[in-house]
Amino acid sequence: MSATALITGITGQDGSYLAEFLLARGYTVHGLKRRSSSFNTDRVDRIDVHPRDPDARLFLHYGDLTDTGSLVRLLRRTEPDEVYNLAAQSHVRVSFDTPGHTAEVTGLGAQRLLEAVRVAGVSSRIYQASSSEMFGAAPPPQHEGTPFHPRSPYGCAKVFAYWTAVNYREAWDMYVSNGILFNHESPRRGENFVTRKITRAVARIEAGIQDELFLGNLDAVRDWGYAPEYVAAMWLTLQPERPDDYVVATGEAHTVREFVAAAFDHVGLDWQRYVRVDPRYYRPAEVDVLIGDAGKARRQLGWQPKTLFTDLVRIMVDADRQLLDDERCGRLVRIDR
Ligand code: NAP
Ligand code: G4F
Repeated sequence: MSATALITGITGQDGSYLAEFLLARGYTVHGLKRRSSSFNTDRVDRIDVHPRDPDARLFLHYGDLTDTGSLVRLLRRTEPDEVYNLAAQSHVRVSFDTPGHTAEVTGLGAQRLLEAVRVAGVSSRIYQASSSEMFGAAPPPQHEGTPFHPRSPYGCAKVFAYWTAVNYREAWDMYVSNGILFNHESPRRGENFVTRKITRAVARIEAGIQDELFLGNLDAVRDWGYAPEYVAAMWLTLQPERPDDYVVATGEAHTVREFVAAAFDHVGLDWQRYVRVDPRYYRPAEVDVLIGDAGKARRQLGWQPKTLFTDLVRIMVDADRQLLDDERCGRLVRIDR
């Protein structure tokens, strides 16, 4: 019997990589997708074998983290061995504009899912996608014992979800683990996160179809890793006999300015000719420095990052150049290749 996983947020960056990772390990994968007015399954379409196909092991289901009934029904129907809660309103700047919605989905959504697992009576191991944003203003390097000091509605919602996960573990003896992941990026990163915004702009500026790039705070420091390696850490988090919480990070830190410079440099352009600062992209409260200490994940899970800053920038810029080339030639467009 192959193992079964349920992924909320399967249509996002991490969900799509995690689905591929689990399918490659023989899992049957169910994914929760929400209804949207335009197609939102681009990232998983390449692996979305039609459910009528006898070999299909990936199944998408409509549902929503704001709708408890949809969660309970799906859990009863699929009886997953592992549940990965990746769904969230995940954009920090947007969370200042939609704090209520962010709390509903990113915070209470996690609680609804945990309660749904409990009342559905399934014995799933549960992964909660916690975030380095929870550390916020706490000085680096941040690790599992660092006190949280969130700086955004998103960070606050993730802190609620984190402690709710711990509480379900302690109160109901459920297998619930938090992965506290630092920023991780890829060619599938949403276009309005800073790394992808930069690499997409670099490709367009090089091609002569964009002449400026407007950004906010260039001094922020982030610990950027490569998303496909971070979904492996998610799976590893659910394999030990006992649940626990783990920081996942590279330990290497760079400013947004350094990311910009490296991305333009990769195509032989001087970033200072194209980049402008627009205060509209500043945040009401900023997280200045995130640098993770992933020593516990290395020791206990055997997880280590392989792709570091310079390679990450190169991978993302080259993927956006290829994507643009494909679009302009009318070739079948994939968000990465
Ligand atoms: P993402 O690309 O923004 O994906 C978020 C997913 O959540 C999408 O599939 C989205 O659906 C879904 N979603 C949003 N609202 C929902 C709702 N009400 N009900 C059901 N699904 C909903 O995020 P990501 O980068 O893959 O991150 C995955 C998780 O890890 C998130 O919880 C994020 O907060 C957390 N995290 C990310 C990072 C990072 O650096 N990437 C670091 C730490 C933690 P649509 O596709 O329809 O929008
Ligand atoms: O790419 P960002 O929007 O990512 P941020 O805020 O660090 O959040 C991401 O990582 C978290 C983990 O720490 C996740 F939990 C969260 O879901 C998300 O995936 O911004 C990175 C930095 C910030 O300091 C921001 O102020 O870049 C700065 N920045 C400068 N100009 C910009 C821009 N960010 C965006 N999105 N757009 C800009 O134009």
